[in-house]
Amino acid sequence: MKLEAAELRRLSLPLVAPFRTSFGTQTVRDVLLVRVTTADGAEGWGECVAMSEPTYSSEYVDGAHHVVREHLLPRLFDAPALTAVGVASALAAVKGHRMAKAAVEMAVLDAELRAKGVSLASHLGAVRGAVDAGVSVGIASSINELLDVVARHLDEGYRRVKLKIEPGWDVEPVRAVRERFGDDLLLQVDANTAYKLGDAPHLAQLDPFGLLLIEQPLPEHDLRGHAELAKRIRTPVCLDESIESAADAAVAIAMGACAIVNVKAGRVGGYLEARRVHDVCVANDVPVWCGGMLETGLGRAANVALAALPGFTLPGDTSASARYFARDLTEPFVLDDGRLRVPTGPGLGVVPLDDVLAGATISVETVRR
Ligand code: NPG
Repeated sequence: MKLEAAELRRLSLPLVAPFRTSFGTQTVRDVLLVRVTTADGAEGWGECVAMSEPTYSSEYVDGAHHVVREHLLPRLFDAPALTAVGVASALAAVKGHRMAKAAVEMAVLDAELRAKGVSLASHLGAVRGAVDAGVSVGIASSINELLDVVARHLDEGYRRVKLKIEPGWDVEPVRAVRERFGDDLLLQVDANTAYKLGDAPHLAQLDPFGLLLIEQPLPEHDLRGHAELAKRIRTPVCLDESIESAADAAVAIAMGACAIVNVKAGRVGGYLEARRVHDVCVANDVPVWCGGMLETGLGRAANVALAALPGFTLPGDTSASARYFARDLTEPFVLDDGRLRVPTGPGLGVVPLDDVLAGATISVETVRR
């Protein structure tokens, strides 16, 4: 393929409810979309998962927009015979910026697969037609409010609940949810780096609640700390922010820093590297699950395809469109007995709805070869 042009579009999509984590509260999704067109008329969509502020990781959407325009696209325009597999090597000279790279690779991959008539799911090696849906529940202002939100999601059919935790909001909310909804509920927690190794005795108080996992308790670069913590608590340790590549996953597993891995394509530089993370974990008997970054239906379609790979044995943060947006950018993903169907059409298998796209657009810019 020869890339002809890329459209960089910024959207603002209000969330149906504020989402509070240990690093901040999101009320609106500020999305960067990348639409590429090739010389032979193929088209593909990519979604950048970077948030407005660099508080989950160092990336943020204005920065990603700049990097895509100034540093990534020029390198792809220069590539004589571009393939999706070749995107990572064409961009290798640019350090970091994985979320920006992932968005661009996603668009090229979508264009390539659409042209071939192959779905992303089958290209990645999916083995399921539908995936179990979990839901991530933000920090609430009271235990009663939390219990109401969890009850509503369980009524909707979600198969697993993840509670966001931080110091001061951990043992008691977990206890309350366990007591109210029983031992059969698949329950896990996510700290987004909010604790220190010295908190191990406190985190060990979560042990009796039979959690599936505790996600990213310590800062992202502290693999040794996670390995030590894993010896001091019974809840399995899962890493998210720490894992930026398949190589990182291999090291973390070898060190005993995690027993489970959250796979997010944006965090690791794209869906192709995400599949490699999956492969490393499968080779080490480490279960994986698909994380979420409040994606629109475009990113969700790709996440659901990824989550259909064989090593994704735990339900992901792949929730229905209604969990996020009053109207999703694409045809909505809906729960069907607690599962989301994996798109089967070529490429992502979904496209933006014209009216939602137009209504949410804040700016559009076209970059040409
Ligand atoms: O359902 O998409 C979703 C959200 C899942 O909790 C979720 N994501 O730390 O994994 C996370 C968290 C997140 C949200 C991270 C927004 C970054 C931004």
